[in-house]
Amino acid sequence: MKFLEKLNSSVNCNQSLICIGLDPDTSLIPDNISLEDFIRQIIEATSDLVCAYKINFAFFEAMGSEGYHFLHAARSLIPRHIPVIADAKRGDIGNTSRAYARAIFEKLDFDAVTVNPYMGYDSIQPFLEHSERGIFILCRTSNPGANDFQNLQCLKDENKTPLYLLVAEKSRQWNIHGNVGLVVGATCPEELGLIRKQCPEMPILIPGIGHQGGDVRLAVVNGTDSNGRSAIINSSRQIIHASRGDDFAIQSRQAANKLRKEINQYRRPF
Ligand code: NUP
Repeated sequence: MKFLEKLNSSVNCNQSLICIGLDPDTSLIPDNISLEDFIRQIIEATSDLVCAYKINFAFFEAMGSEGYHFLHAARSLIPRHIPVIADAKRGDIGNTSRAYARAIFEKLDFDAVTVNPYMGYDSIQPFLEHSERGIFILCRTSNPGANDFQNLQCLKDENKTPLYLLVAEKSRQWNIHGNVGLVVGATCPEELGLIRKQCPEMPILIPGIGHQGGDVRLAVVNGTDSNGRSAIINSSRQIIHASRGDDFAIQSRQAANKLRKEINQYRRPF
């Protein structure tokens, strides 16, 4: 099944736009539990409440050689009908990007990946060729430093346009297989609205709520399409580390349920 079909099916089935970010901080996990069990219990407690999971490679790579084992285990623990996004922010010369794409899609079997557009089309193209997988291009990120480059005004056809809108425009042009999405932070709702206007149907992965302070209502109102869909709203720490105690799984379910309800309350009718 293609990524977008899988995503739409889990959005419908779970009535949810939430993506839970599996970004485990081992110092916040109860002592008596292994990382694999922690991840298993979080997934078991939340898999009927999400439209996707996102695994950020950094937290696994930081564990050294064991990390790859846990990354593989985490991906395998997610039920097959729920799409899983590899948050790896890849992008390199074509030959290297081809190897990255093989690793993420063929060896690790992720449904989608985040990529960095800074090196241009040939760095993204090897991912796009995997037409059944989703490719999320960083467009306007949630961090304060996003302003350093992404909001710079660039001259195009004698008009000034912010760089992030040029990225959105190029991403549309590159979307020949219908598998491209964008990453836009919930911390910049105005930009999110402009990007949604430019790309009315593209899926947008929206991180930045919770600890980063993004506004949930504006993420939904400005980020969803005209049918109240196509926004994948990520929350990581706020959900998986809702409690440091033995009740972490129950608390993660409660946090996910609360967020799901809040998001659905702001969605257009569907
Ligand atoms: O612009 C981005 N902002 C962002 O936070 C792009 C991302 N991929 N992320 C990721 O989303 C970040 O690396 C982390 O994995 C997650 C947000 O985590 P949290 O702030 O909800 O804990």
